[in-house]
Order: sequence, then structure tokens, then C-alpha cells
Amino acid sequence: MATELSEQELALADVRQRAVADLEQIGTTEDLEEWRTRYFGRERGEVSAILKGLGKLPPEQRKAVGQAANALKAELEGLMEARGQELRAAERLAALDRERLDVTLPGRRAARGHIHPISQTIRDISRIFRLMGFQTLDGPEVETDYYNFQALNIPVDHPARDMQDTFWVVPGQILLRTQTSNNQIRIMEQVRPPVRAIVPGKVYRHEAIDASHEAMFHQVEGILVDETCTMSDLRGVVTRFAREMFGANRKVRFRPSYFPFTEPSAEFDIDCIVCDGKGCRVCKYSGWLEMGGSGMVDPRVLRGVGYDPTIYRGFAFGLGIERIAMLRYGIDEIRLFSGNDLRFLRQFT
Ligand code: FA5
Repeated sequence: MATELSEQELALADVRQRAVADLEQIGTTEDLEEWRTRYFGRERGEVSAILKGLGKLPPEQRKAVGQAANALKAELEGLMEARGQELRAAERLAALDRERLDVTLPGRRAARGHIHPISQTIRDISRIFRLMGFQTLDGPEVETDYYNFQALNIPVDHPARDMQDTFWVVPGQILLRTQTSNNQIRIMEQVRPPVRAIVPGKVYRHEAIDASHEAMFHQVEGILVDETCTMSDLRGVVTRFAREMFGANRKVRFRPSYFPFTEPSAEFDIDCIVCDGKGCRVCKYSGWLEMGGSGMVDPRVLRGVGYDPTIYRGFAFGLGIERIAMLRYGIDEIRLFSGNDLRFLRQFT
């Protein structure tokens, strides 16, 4: 009898030792639930099995084993309850921690974009021409052959078309404009003189790309029409622009040139802002930097939009915006502007 009783006691002591050791390892309320099933589960719980087995013991043992088993049950349930409270509190704290708002922390800086150097240059160009009474207008990038070429005195098969290799949308009819000069026609068709406007925007040419030539780049077109303007007014406007943009001492020179829609035509250069005209790598040792083309609007173009060329006269000019931006920011690679490299763009904040 004494042996059987100690066997029961040994079994209880073994269960107790394992249950307490397991409980110490538990880290979550989920694991605790598993522990509860292992020892107190109705079907297979170890403590439940001992209690169920009491009825099979001889009556003289039943009382002592029963008391010991109930004491173990009460002890383990007490430990389980205490561990449960600890775990639930820790889990609540962790959840709070995740949501905690520390109002004393310094605020996170909101990511702020900034203006692209080409857009900034366009804004500055518009501001300078506004000082001279020019309004800034917009025009279509997808254009008809008529506005991009024909109305500008560049009929089909005109050799000038070769200078501006074209991206066609509908061959022979619709294209991506190769120059902002399409807007000369669009503006003059819509308003009566006096006209005084600039039109900045993208243009497209199917040409070889290098450090100073892109297939997509920006130009700004300028047009002025009234009854009295002359080539020297054109010169005055372009010179004022160059000085506002690059410094009061800039020199501007005009070279005779040819554009089918202006007569006479001239290209204009400014003295090199890097070497002050002495000659360097940037100006290819010429002392001059090419800015754009210009001229007096050809009377045939005026007639085409319904202006009487015996009354009205006008001048027009077109500038490459990337070239201006490259000079003012000291950039020697045009492709950086459309490369979307943030390391480049972040320098212009
Ligand atoms: C023209 O496009 C004429 N429409 C300009 C004009 C307007 C003349 C009004 C008369 C009256 P041109 O093809 O030269 O001209 O281009 C003008 C400027 O655009 C050039 O001086 C240059 O600064 C810029 N440019 C031309 N091709 C490229 C290119 N591939 N990449 C970057 N800039 C360019």
C-alpha cells in the first residue's frame, strides 16, 4: 500500500515539475493556452487524467491522493492565472508602444519637390520678356505640317526641312513640332496687330544626340508685330534679354543667316560667359556662344495670316532653352536635364 501511494505521489511530483518548468518558458498568451490544454484539457490534460483516475484507486488511498491532486491543480491554476496576467499586460504594453505618439519628438520633414532647372529657366525668361511687354502664350506640340512648315514658307521638298528631321505622327500631315515657330502663325491668325508674345515649349527633332544636342529640347519663340518695328528693335530686345539673363556687360552679335520665314535673317550669339570672350573650350575658342535665330517676319508669311505687309511689319526670334540653362548653371551635358537622375536634380533646390 505504501508503495502504491508513493507511486501516485511520484507521478504528481513529476507532473508538477514539468508543468512549472514549461510555464517559465512561455512567452505569449497563445503558448499559455497550449500549456493549459496540455495539463488541464478535458480529454488529454495530464492533471485531468490523474483526477479522473481517482475513482479506480482503492478507497483507503483515494482520499490522500485526491487531496494531493486537488492541491496540485489549485497550485498550477494559480500559477497559470498569474502568468496569464503578466503576459496580457506585456502584450498590451507592446501594442501601446506600437501606437505610441511622442509629441515631444521633432516633426518629420515633409518631402518637398522643387522646380526643374528647365522650368525655372522658362519662368525667368518669361519674367524678363514681361518687363518688355511680351505676354507668355502656349501652343500645341502635336502639330500639322501646315503650321510647322508650310505657313512658315517651307513647302514640301524645301531643303530647310532637312535641317529639322521630323518625327511624324501621320506621315506628311501630323508631326511633333520641330520648332516653336509654329506659334508665330497660330498667334497672328488669332489676333490683330500689335502683337507682342513669347511661347516657350518642347520641340522634337529626329537627330543624333550628343552633349549639346537632344531629340527633345525646349525653345522659346518671340514675335512682335506692329507698324514701325525694325531690325534694330529686334537687336535691342535680344540684347536686353541677354543682359538681364547673363549680366549687364554681355555683348550680343548678329550674324547674317537664313530662315525661310524671316527676311532678313540673323543668328545671334553672346560673348562667352565662361571666358568673357577670350576663347575657351566652352565657346570652342571663338569667344562667342550661339543663342538662337531671328529676323524680320517675311512679308509672304504676313500675307498668309491675313496681315497687310504694306502696313505691318514684325520680327521673330527663337532661342534654345537648354543652351541658356547650361550656361547659367555651368552644365556641359544636355542629357542631364531629361535623365531623371535625382543626384543631378537635387542640386537645384
Ligand atoms: C529654329 O528652330 C528657328 N525656328 C529659330 C527662329 C525663330 C528663326 C524665329 C527665326 C525666327 P534653329 O534650328 O537654329 O532655329 O534652332 C534654334 C535654337 O535651338 C538653336 O540656336 C539652339 O540653341 C537650339 N537647338 C537646336 N537644335 C537643338 C538640339 N538638337 N538640342 C538642343 N538645342 C537645340
